[in-house]
Amino acid sequence: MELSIPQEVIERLRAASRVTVLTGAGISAESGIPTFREAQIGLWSKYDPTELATPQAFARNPRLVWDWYAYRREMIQAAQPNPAHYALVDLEQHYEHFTLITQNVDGFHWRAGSREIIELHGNLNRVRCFDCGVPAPGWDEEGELPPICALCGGYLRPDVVWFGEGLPEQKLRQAYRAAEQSQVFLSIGTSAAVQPAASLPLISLRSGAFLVEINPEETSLAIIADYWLQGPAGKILPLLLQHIAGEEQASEEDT
Ligand code: BV8
Ligand code: ZN
Repeated sequence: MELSIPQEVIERLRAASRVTVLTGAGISAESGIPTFREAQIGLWSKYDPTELATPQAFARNPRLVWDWYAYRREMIQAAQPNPAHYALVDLEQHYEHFTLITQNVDGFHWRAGSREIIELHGNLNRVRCFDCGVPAPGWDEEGELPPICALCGGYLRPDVVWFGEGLPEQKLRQAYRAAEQSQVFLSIGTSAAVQPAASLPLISLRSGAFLVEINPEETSLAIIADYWLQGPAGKILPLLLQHIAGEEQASEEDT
């Protein structure tokens, strides 16, 4: 299927100075990382991620939850960012105000070279103490698992936001502000089902932004977005970038 970008989307992006992007698990799909909605595989197929990603699950079975994150961390560390992550790094250079908000905990945006990232749900490559909350600089995979906090003896846990836990206040405020101030809002690879992140595209619309969704599947946003670009982010974002970067080059050559 030949992908093409509607002219209005290109013009809006060329005219904008404030662009906000929200990414979800779908932007890492082309790196080979299954999304939250895809069935888990192998040993983990009998577990529901929304059940495992909770403080209750960790309190009940710390070793099981620790091992699930260790499994995901290994998969992520063995994988690479994909063209979608890299296109966002390049896209950022064309805007005075560009905010990247991610729901993902895989750290691929950092590895691709993005620098201004709001990680709403944390990052599973970092750990903190389940009891005293103090971040730990590292841990020993060979000893007792989950590793023990050196300060209070509690268990270490992944530094992510679990279901039922509040998001980091300051990051959430930053994300709301970036949505409110955006002239163009790109919602990429998210089922827009998890709150409060899923409210960000709506906030941008209410503030007058031009909302574009990039996703191979239809989500609840598709009917309210100005455009739904149906397709994989790894193909659509590099195409979008060509139009934006190409235009800049053309106008530089005219001068
Ligand atoms: C909170 C970290 C309050 C962990 C995550 C009813 C009961 C209980 C709770 C609730 C409820 N209703 C609402 C809630 C609140 C709950 C929630 O929203 N639940 C949902 C399930 C209904 N939210 C919370 O609990 C939040 N906290 O509300 O706390 C509070 C407030 C103050 C004080 C105390 C408490 C916390 C939510 C954060 C949860 N943690 N991650 C971990 O990862 O292990 S969320 C987790 O799910 C992921 O981070 C991810 O963000 C999210 C899944 O969403 P997506 O990213 O959209 O991924 P998904 O798989 O869904 O979709 C992928 C999309 O990609 C698809 O559309 C697919 O088509 C598309 N795609 C596929 N391939 C591609 C592609 N797109 C582009 N290109 C491709 N190639
Ligand atoms: Zn501790």
